[in-house]
Amino acid sequence: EEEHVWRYHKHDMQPHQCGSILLKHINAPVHLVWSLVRRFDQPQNYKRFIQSCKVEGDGTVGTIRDVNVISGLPATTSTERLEILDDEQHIFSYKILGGDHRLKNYWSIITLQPEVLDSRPGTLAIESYVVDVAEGNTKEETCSFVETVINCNLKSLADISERLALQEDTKRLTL
Ligand code: A8S
Repeated sequence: EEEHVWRYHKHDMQPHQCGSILLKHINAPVHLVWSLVRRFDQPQNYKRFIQSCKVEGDGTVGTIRDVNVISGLPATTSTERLEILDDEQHIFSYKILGGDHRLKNYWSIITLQPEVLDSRPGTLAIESYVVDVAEGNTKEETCSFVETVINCNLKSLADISERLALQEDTKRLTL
């Protein structure tokens, strides 16, 4: 089953594109992490660069969202489409269709796998992406920008999930 999940992260990459795979170990059970990842309509719940999000559609595959990013970034808006939402296998994927920013043909996929961390239920989050190399920039520059954003997102996903996990544990103790 693990191999099955890795298969999703093998992107077809063309010469004018770049991409990679990022991992994050999270000290929280999969169902908590997934509850944040799966909300295509509310990426701002854990993505700190997103200010607001408007959705057209019912949240199923094909749904489109318009996000506004916070000020101070080389971007203002992005239009994105939900590609995969698999509640059983915990696979989430979206594509960037357009917007006022420099990431063309961006495609990303996140998978979550249960793992045991310090003998407690944990999650391995894997996020991979491909994107066109931005005009006037090198592969390295484009990738390092994207990776900075993704690493911030994964860090914040971990922080929030771990806080939720602690709250669940506390509730169980006081009942
Ligand atoms: C994500 C990943 C990325 C988001 C990028 C790479 C973006 O939202 C930001 C700045 C940009 O220049 C492009 O899953 C864009 O959030 C923060 C607006 C798309």
